[in-house]
Amino acid sequence: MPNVVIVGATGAVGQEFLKILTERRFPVDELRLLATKRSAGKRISWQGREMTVEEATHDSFKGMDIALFAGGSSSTEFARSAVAGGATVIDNSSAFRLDPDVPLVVPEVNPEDIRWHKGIIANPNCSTILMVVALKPIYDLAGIRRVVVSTYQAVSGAGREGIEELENQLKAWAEGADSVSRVFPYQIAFNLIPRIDVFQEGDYTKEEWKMVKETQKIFHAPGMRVTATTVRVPVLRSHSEALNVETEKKVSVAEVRAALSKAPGIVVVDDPGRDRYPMPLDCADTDQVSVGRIREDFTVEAGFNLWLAGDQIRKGAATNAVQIAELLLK
Ligand code: 11C
Repeated sequence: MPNVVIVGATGAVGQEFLKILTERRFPVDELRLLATKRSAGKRISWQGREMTVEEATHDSFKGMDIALFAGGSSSTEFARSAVAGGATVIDNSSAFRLDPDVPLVVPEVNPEDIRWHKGIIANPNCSTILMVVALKPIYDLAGIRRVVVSTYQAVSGAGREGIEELENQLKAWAEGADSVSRVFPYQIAFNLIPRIDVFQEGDYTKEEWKMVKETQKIFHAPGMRVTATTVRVPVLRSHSEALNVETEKKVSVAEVRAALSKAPGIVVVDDPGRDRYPMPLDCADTDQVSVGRIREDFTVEAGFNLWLAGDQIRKGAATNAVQIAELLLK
């Protein structure tokens, strides 16, 4: 059984790793929990084992087989040391995603890419993961010419602090107190913020560029046209996305729905007659991407609109990483 180390064990994704390793019965011999100095010393109990979170150092990885990095700056600092210590790194940060020597993997889409890893495998951005899982069956069925995506991203995308900020602002509103914004640039309660991460080239945000470039890399399709607008919404957990997909080949809505229904990692929730469609509240704590509102785009030769929602801490982060670890063990 492999020795597993979790870097960032006390954060939202790190805590989810612990739950998912148990749920999926992932075989673990030794489990080591690492975090920054601030969180070191915390006690965590997992599967009857009592563990103390240790401060991550360059020597923390000796004897470890798999290193699950929850994201953040620790990846840049320690991922190479983990590889040097003998571990295969599955990294949830954006540090290595576009590195040509690092595969960027979503098991439902490009599992074969783990074969060429050189020590680090990158986990894509959460909004990208949810989108590519839904795009894969359409890509295989009809080819993809262009994708226009708008996201509705939960505050949990910004970690535990994001969740706390929304909760605190709602409490402050109920008590008639002033709202404090530290994590997000403006009040998020009762608001929408159409800027996630920093502004970059062409006035697109980094989150928007991630959706473009990561999708092209995952599909090995550098020419795939993807354009994104990413928006933070006052939802606690689970991201949603509206997709407009133009396909190479003309296929019917029924064919798209059938392909999505058969695809791994997807549940189709699409019954307008019964008022059924995916919503973030229904997706929390699930591992599948819920897809609905599938309908033809009558303004193009061949294309569709659809809506999806998925738990971005699970499938968008921790579950995807553990699935990659499962592929490594195969
Ligand atoms: C968010 N998608 O919702 C971001 C968080 O590159 O893994 C994930 C950042 C990343 O704020």
